Amino acid sequence: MSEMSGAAALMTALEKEKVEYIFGLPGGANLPIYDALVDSKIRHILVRHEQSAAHMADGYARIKRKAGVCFATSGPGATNLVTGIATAYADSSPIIAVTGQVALPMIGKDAFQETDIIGVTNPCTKYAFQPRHASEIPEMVKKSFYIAESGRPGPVLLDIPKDVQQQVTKMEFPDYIKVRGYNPVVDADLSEINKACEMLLKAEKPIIMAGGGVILSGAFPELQALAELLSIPVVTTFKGKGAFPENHQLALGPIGMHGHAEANKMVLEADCIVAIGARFSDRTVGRFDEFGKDINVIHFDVDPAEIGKNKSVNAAVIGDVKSSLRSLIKLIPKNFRTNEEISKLWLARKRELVNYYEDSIKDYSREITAKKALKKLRELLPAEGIVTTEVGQCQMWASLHFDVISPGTFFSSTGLGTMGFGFPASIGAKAARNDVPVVDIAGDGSFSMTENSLAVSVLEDLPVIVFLLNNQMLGMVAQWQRTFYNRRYSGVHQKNCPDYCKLAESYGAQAFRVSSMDELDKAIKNSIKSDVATVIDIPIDPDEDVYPFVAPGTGLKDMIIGA
Ligand SMILES: Cc1ncc(C[n+]2csc(CCOP(=O)(O)OP(=O)(O)O)c2C)c(N)n1
Repeated sequence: MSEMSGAAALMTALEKEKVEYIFGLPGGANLPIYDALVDSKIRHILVRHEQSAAHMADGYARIKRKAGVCFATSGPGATNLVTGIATAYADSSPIIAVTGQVALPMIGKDAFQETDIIGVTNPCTKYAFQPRHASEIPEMVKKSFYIAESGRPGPVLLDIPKDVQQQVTKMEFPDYIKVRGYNPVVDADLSEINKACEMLLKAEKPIIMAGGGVILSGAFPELQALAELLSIPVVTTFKGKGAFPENHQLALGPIGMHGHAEANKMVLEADCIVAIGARFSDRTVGRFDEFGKDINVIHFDVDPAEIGKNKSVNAAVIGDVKSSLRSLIKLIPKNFRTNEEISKLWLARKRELVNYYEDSIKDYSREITAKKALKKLRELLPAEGIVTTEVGQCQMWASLHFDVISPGTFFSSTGLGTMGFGFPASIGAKAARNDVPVVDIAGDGSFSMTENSLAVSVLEDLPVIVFLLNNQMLGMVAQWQRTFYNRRYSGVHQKNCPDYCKLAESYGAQAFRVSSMDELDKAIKNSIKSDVATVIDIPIDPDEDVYPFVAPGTGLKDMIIGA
């Protein structure tokens, strides 16, 4: 047992958790923590806005599959983190947000920069701690990591009053902890796996719907083994994009509001849907009452609260999806042959639909369109390159036209849809994997929200590529106003846009503005090789829409193919 301050204990406990990076910004209420940072081996990344710190920690977590850490001071520092915390919560990403708080005697007195951040984030954190004595800190840090990373992952808040940071006391660092009342389900019930297996073996036109849970649990090989064993086509939710290689013959790509037409169609034609680590979100399934009606629906998920929440199911396998899938695969009889005729017909149906929609979905004739630009990026980016996106049309074009080949190399703010997420998150991803290129597919509106992270990317030597599909519009909102409000545009023109190349250069980044596919080709090749942050400014038609499209409140069968 050694004597140290609460702040020093925090840093020691984080080191024991093998934290590599802390993304943050100091202030009055976390000065003792920043002082303790001076003696720590952990690398601190100074952000320009706390929202970005939370997104960076989130991006790091999604690629490393280990909690990311961010720091903020009390009051405005802490509230600036909230969007990032809520974003991580919506996408089940483990982050530890450490906020400074006013000293214990000042709490509840409307002290300078006091905010009840635990109250504010209560609905979007898995748990929150506030130590009343410095000696509680080591155990709380250990518990924070355990809660954030186990079961269904998510954000945990650790709000430390300033006097507790300063308090010097004897510290004990536990190697193992147990959290009373918190028992994440891990091992699934074998009888439910048996039931699921029977349904699956009987099905003639089964389909797998893979969600983000497959990525979170790293169940890529198990998913692929199951699909191949029984020749089952795989669709993904948007968060599940990248759970299955999209160049595989069984891959149908994303379903939902902006899913592939053939994927939406085949889900409607299936006689059994196996949802794995997916939560049946409204954006994925359209109308809950229509989706999977009158057919067997099997649900694999780690979170019991997801079972039957949006969709009642015929079999529910609750537990870590990786180990559940392993158990399922073992139950498939060795001599089991899929009815080859049936699976051939089911796969032929896929080819038929792919060909049909290839010709019928409206395309645009400009030299550079979003679709062509993204196909070019796919052609040139190595398979293991990481891609994140902003929110809007840019995000949905990426979902539709950028095929993820190497599992787990694509992510986006899917649950909350947070503009400004992709760029800082890509910097976090680069911190987690600095050996591969990292690209943020951006719209100009989203990029404007966190573009100041260019300073971080350049100065901290975490170079990422911003692939800016620049329509000088809040494009997705404009598309909705075009479609549902008779072209009555309101609040969507991004007037007075900066010159993004000059902006990038002023931060010390490099920049290319391209006006032909040839120039785009060169700019992508150059930025992949480059060791400095790069913005590729790609002007596109402000009227280019995203198709196909399932309007809100309608079902997948009502998919709109083109104008
Ligand atoms: C923080 C935040 N504010 C508002 C929205 C609503 N919204 C969704 S898409 C969008 C437009 C995005 O524009 P841009 O980033 O330029 O991408 P584009 O759609 O043009 O590709 C807006 C405003 C949001 N998702 N997030």
